[in-house]
Amino acid sequence: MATVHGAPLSPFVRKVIFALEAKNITFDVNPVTPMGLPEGFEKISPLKKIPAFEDDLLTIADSSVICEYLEQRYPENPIYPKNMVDRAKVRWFEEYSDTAVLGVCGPIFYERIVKKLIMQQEPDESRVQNIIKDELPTVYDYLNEQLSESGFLVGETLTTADFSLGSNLMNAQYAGYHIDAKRWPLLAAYQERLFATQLFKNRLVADKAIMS
Ligand SMILES: N[C@@H](CCC(=O)N[C@@H](CS)C(=O)NCC(=O)O)C(=O)O
Repeated sequence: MATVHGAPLSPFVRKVIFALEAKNITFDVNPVTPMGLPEGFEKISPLKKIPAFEDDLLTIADSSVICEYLEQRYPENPIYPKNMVDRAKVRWFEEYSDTAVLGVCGPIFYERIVKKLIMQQEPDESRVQNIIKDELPTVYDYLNEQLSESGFLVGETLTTADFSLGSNLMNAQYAGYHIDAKRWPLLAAYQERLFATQLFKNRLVADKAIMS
């Protein structure tokens, strides 16, 4: 059976879980965190990052690499568009979410959830407030400009771009940051559509159990 190594609350790990679930692939999760990696983890993830993935054919790290592999090995229930232009757009939004969106949602989640859950520490609330005021608006402005009133990031079906962006939005929401629908109406409506899909609904429930 396939194994995902990495704690499911990581947005990168969750992206891979979404890909596996979208394709109805059976898998196990080995919920290791970067703070408590088992000895020898670099053998399966040389950069010592999560996720890593193992199946009967290969052992590989990096969420985007893993998703591409899954798409090629299991082409049914596609998670990328066939069209060359749309596929490039998906890869761009996936990259933007993995970097810029993570850059604002990640620290909010780290301060308010990870520190408490794993490190039993208090959040640095001034860091959170600075990010919300100074850094997050540029990223959310851009996303709001790119979205339309229906469908998902690229087209009418879920892709890895939605898995990545949605994972980061989920973590921000878990950390008590809610999108201002007056300022970013298309982003707020997109999140609502996304979180109403069965794939996201299942994960929202599963994550709640982990955090309780
Ligand atoms: N490009 C990698 C990034 C993975 C990543 O940064 N994971 C974080 C957890 S959310 C991690 O393992 N951080 C530990 C570190 O950077 O040492 C991917 O897409 O899988």
